[in-house]
Amino acid sequence: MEFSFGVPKLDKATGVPIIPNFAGLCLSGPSPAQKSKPTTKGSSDSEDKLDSTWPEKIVRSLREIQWTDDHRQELMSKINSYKTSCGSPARVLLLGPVGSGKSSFISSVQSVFSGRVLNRAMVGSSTAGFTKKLQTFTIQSKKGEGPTALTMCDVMGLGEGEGTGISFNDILAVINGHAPEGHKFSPNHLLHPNTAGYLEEPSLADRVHCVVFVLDASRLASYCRGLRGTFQQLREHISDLGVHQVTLLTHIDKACAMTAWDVKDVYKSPTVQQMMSKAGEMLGMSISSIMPVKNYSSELKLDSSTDTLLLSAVDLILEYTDLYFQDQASEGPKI
Ligand SMILES: Nc1nc2c(ncn2[C@@H]2O[C@H](COP(=O)(O)OP(=O)(O)OP(=O)(O)O)[C@@H](O)[C@H]2O)c(=O)[nH]1
Ligand SMILES: [Mg+2]
Repeated sequence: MEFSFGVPKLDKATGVPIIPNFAGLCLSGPSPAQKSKPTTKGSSDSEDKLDSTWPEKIVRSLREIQWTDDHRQELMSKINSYKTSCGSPARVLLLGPVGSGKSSFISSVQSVFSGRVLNRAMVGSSTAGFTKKLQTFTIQSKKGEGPTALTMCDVMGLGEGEGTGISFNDILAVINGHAPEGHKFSPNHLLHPNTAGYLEEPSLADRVHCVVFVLDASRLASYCRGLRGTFQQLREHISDLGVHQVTLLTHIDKACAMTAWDVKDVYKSPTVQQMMSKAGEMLGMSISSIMPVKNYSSELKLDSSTDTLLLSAVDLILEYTDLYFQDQASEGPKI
């Protein structure tokens, strides 16, 4: 079933105009290392226009990230000391098309806390999807400090064709806590009470408390229309379950030369702003729930600004996770 959602002139939640005529990516041009720093102006006419039409209040209110080591430390401490009201870790599910950077985000966050670049969740390139199993990763804080209260669930990517990728049935089974750790997804064998290890009566701790959609900014324009319908359908069902959603826009370094040069320019980049609007439109989501991030992919060393952007995304995810627990508390125990 495909949902049509005519492009609204204004985002209902923020009052922000959805910028029409998505002009594509600014991938061309010199590599950042070779040439002078790309600027906010001058990449193209459409970018100049966007720069002036983007509402200032949003640029201000969006994320005034402080790119200092102190702030990076503050975010790490905040995440380290985070606790859920149920006592067990926050369980966050990453969902997105194949290759969008779900596993990379998990690895990147773990890298920040480990102090070195790791390939914790298996990252890879395969058109059929690299991740096949449900794998949960509890983010470990620095040596000796034990685990954080954040668990991220990595699953198979969404396919762009009929019968490919993780199924709708299996996504809901994971969110409702029925899927066993290590379950291998197959579009031909849907999760079912007879599936080995199926959790008949999941506890609150087994359920997913926040869903994070992951989109590749450099591929936004080429995602098929069917994916938009899939997201709309997913959002409706996931919202019905009381689970809040956030979106990560990855590969911003690939999509925008200015951000690749210096990640601190992320919110000054008209290209990134335009992509956030496009992602918001695609998902029917307010741009205040969309975070651009740059995952560690080919880097050998951590970078403080990249860390800060990743940690800011985790901070936002935990805020949305808290909403789930607040809703649970106000509704009273269900199980
Ligand atoms: N330049 C860049 N590359 C990235 C970024 N995030 C991920 N990648 C690369 O994109 C490719 C796919 O990343 P994965 O993390 O495996 O993507 P996934 O969503 O887990 O993919 P599946 O498991 O196949 O569904 C890998 O080659 C990553 O190194 C990013 O922010 N920037
Ligand atoms: Mg993966």
